[in-house]
Amino acid sequence: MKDDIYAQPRDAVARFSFDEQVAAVFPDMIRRSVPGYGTMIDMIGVLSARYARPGTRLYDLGASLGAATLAMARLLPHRDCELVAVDNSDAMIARARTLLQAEAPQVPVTLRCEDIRETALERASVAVLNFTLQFVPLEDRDALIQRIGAAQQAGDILILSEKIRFADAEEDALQQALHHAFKRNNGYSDLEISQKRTALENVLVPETLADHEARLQAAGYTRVHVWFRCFNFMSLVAVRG
Ligand code: GEK
Repeated sequence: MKDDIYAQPRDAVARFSFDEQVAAVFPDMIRRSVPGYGTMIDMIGVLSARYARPGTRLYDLGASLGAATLAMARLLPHRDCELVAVDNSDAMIARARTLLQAEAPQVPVTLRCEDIRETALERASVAVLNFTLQFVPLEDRDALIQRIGAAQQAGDILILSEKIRFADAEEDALQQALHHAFKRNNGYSDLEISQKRTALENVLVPETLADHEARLQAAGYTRVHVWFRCFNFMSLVAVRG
């Protein structure tokens, strides 16, 4: 289904939320809004296949419809692993359940409608935050990354994808303009782009790459590698020391 949620002018633009209306158009919305989304999903499968350890769990935190979960399930070399997809939106989890049943993966997948700040984490050889941390309140981000790190052992990974901001104002403006051009090129009007930006204000709060690196290092991730970047969107793999 096509995302036309912000196509008509609104008197007041409400705070963005992951409700039924968003869940119904989510694949189209994220593909047309996040440069490289499809590539990142596929490569999360490739990365997780390399780092998953037998008998462990792979967590997709803020899973939405479970695209990253299914990408990991397709390439996972160990049948005794378990995938856990967590999201606190009922609408997303309900639709993820339907998609999961249709795909019937070879490894067990558990769906949890829970807050990722509280969900239980253990033996997590792979943890994925694919465009989710940016929606967690700033003051809770350190504790969440620490908790993920505490559920991992040396050599385990956290894949973190985020929209980022740039410390240099000129570069920040350029990267934002390029992202808007990307959205326009994908059929979004200037009105849609601007109403969506209003809805996301103080909901999606981006940080700099340096902020993410510092937080990860403080949580015990000794190696942090950016493996994808396009404009103000990036994904990194952080390896637990
Ligand atoms: C993908 N990873 O397709 N607890 C649980 N879920 C949360 C929380 C929270 N505290 N905060 C936000 N979410 C997906 C895309 S979308 C990114 C992730 C985007 C969930 C929220 O309900 C939504 O489903 C998801 O995080 C963010 O690979 O829309 O830009």
